[in-house]
Amino acid sequence: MLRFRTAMLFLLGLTSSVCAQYTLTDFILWDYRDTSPGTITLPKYHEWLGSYCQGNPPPRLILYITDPCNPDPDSTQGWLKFYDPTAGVTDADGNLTFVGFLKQLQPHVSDVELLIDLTSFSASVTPNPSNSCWGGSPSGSSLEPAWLPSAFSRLPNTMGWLEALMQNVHLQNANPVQAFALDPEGSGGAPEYINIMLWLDKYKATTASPQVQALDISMTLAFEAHNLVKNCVAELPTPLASGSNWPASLWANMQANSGVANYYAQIQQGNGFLPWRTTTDSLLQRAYLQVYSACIAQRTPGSETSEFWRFAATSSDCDCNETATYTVQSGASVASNLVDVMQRTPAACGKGTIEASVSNQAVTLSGTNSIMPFMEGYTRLFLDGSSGPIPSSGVWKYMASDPPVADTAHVTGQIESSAGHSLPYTYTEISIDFRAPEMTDNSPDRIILMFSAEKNGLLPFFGWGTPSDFYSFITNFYASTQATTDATTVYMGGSGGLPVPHNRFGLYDLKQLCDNWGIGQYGTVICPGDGTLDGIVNLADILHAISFWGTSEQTADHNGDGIIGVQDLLVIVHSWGDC
Ligand SMILES: [Ca+2]
Ligand SMILES: [Ca+2]
Repeated sequence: MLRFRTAMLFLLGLTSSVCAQYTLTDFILWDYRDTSPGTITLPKYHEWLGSYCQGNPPPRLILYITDPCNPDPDSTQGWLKFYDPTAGVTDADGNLTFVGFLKQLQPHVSDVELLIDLTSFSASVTPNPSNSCWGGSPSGSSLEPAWLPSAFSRLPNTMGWLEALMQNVHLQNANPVQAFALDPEGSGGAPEYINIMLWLDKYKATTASPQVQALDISMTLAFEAHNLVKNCVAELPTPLASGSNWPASLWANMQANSGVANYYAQIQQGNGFLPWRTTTDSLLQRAYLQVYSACIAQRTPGSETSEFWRFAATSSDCDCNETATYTVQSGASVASNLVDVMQRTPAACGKGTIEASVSNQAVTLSGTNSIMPFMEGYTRLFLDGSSGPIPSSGVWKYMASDPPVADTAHVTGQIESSAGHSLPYTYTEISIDFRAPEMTDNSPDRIILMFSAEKNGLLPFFGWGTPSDFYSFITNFYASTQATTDATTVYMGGSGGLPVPHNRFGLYDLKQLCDNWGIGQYGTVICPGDGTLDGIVNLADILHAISFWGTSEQTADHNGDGIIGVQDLLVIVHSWGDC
């Protein structure tokens, strides 16, 4: 008989010993399950996840779905069997199904998003489209897949699976799924993201069952996509809204990209509106912005640039290459830096020096070993020193190729000083502008700032520190983002400055925080006698204990007396079978 194991003990000590203001259960949590935890099966893994969530319920869980209609490449994980949307709460062998998992999770977690990415419905499965796991409707060919990016051509299949799942009889009034999330990474950039969103928008309006129609649509995007995010979390006009126009920048984006021509034609036919739309709902009800503290090792002028998030980096580490290991910075300092970046206040030290020369109201910035990632017309740059700053205001836009191909940038902007300075500089490491006109007063409630508990290379992720470090950062960041004056706010809607909502912070992801913050053993079903940690107590565990006979191997010491002996074999025999 299936059951969730009682809550693990691993968090109890943690929550009582850290910052009283926050605990892990305050944060929206991702579980990408990108690494298969050992030999554990999907049912066993989800038993563990259910147990974790029962003891430490997140306000929202974003849960990655692995190719539900694919038997799986080596037929060992039983994806199709586990994810069968028409299944009961257990399969024919008595193992937990995804349906059963959701039903058991619902009393503890009331908001689950199902996350789909490029690998979630692989095109390599034959027949393609393969609808064999739910009965075949809607099919991959029935819903204009040509309007989708090729990488997401099987989104119709996904919706078929989702429809069947949401209508599963076992989940009626016991279903925690509130949203359908997409990670569009790799689908071709902003125009294709719009394609996916509009396809889903039309699907919901014209085809979806009431159960799917009720789901929120969400997407996770890099922070640099802030302009797209602003558009897609704002309410859109409808034909009923007199005097409104389709948001100007989204309109411009559609006109400029042939990839969205199908929808552009629809808008033209609809006199500027999408004909299926009858509400002002935003295209995305939830948008996750990956505020990852990425910091590439060193930028070479002319080479492809990447994220320059250095709000969590050592303040003097201008080239992100200073130390062998990342030194955790204070929460207050990290928060202050991020607020600066979101207010477009230059905060990151520049590498090398910059000289400004002025001629005919045009400025040329010449750098020596510099990094000048001018982006989207929002970059601000200060020259440090007694004769700086140049400029102190205005928008400094890079006029040539982006990223710069040389350490010389021709820029336009307000000129406040003469030429001839060769000085260190400070700049906005990533230009961000969460301001009107696209932002509405409701937009901030749809934006979730997502931080990372990873611990990777020299990158200043929060996984390098402790949960307390992260909570301290959030405490400071939240406190600093309640200002609502135009000058100090980070979000601004139609009525002016908007505070950052208190419950719009997410953490990526469960495996990372378990690994890096020492919380339990990710994905491992712990049961007495299971020395091999695979959720089953059998001969392998006997052999495991014998192989450590007489030692103090922790995984084989089932009675906890510090030595492997007969008593441990007795525990194994006593616990024989499934956990
Ligand atoms: Ca075992
Ligand atoms: Ca023992």
